[in-house]
Amino acid sequence: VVRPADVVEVAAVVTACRAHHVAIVPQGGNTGLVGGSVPHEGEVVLSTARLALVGEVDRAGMTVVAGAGATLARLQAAARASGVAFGVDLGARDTATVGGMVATNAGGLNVVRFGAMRAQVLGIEAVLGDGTLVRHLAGLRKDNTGYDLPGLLCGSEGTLGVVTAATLRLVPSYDEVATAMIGFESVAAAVRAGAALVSGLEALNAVEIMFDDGLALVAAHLGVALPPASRAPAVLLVEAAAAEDPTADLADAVASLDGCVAEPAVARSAADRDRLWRLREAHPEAAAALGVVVKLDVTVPLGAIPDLHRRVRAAVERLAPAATVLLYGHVGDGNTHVNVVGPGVDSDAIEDAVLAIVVELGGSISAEHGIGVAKRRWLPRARSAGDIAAFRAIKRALDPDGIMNPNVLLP
Ligand code: 2HG
Ligand code: ZN
Repeated sequence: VVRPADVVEVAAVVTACRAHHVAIVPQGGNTGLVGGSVPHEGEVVLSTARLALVGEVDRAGMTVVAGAGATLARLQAAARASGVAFGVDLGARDTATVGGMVATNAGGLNVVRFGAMRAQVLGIEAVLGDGTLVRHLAGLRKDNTGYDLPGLLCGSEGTLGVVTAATLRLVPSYDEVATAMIGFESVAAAVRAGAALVSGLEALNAVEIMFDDGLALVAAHLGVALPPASRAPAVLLVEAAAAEDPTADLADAVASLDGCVAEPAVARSAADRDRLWRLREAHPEAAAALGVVVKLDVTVPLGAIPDLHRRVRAAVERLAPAATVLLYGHVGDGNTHVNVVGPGVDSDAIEDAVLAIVVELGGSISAEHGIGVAKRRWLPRARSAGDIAAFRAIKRALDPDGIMNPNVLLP
């Protein structure tokens, strides 16, 4: 493991590894879910832990420069201390780091409002696989001066170079927050409601979907009681945030939704809000407590979500009848997390069945977690031969010896 302290040391590591034909796996918080930051074949791990500087917030330009090793929580705290906010939030905020979030184009809870990482990165500094330093950190809102390196390196999963810093867009801090949990009679009703909120509620920050079986498991795992609103076949967690209290707007929007089965649970305090969010954010850990989880992270067009869920549950029932299926996710983005765990689970068989359904429904086999090692064999089903040839040409140009994270992304 090498722990460079600055970009010059990163470049020295890459140059040395290139000279000795040694591969590199960049690693930040190691919170990824597709194995992208895990060494598999004796590669050098390049830890970004010491590249953790968060610069001064530029209030006029609404930007901040953050080092690759800065955690999301530290970035959020720096923004908050200056009266603004960062547009991406994830459950792994205390551990996930900026470099990894850029490299995986991380999404999370507020994509519906602010977009994923790619929408936040205005400038980037990185060392490419041939040792070249690229640095363009001015962070101007308008800057049409050539190829978009932030766009290219976002989602490149460490295969082109090591991201060392980024200039990130900041957003206004919407301090007044209203949060509600709403139960629906069916998946279809919940998805329709999610779509209505996306188009109709201006202050919408997040709209997450969960189900009765998953919530019961989470409640047992955490040892907490569930609010009555969550005892429904499908449940939305909705959050609105604005400069002025959005409670009335949220209540009006919720009142116009069809298919609600009970009074919504409305957070009256910060503690209430944390309790509601904990029920959502603890889904992955509740699944992990049951064993090794097969994880899929897919998008389909919003209208196809009920079909996806029905077919996924049926496929798992057929392949591993004793397994537990947890479905949850960012419904406003069409993004479902599929977690399958328990006896008789053959990960390849489950993955093949679920991803085949996703492709048939016109979806994506990776919504926000990336391809990594775990989904690599599926890339040719998801992207055309032309796309993959272009990926390879870019890879060859920027990493001519193929030393950058060679086990991920490209088949
Ligand atoms: C989430 O939304 C994360 O909770 C993790 O993307 C999803 O663990 C998962 O499958
Ligand atoms: Zn997610």
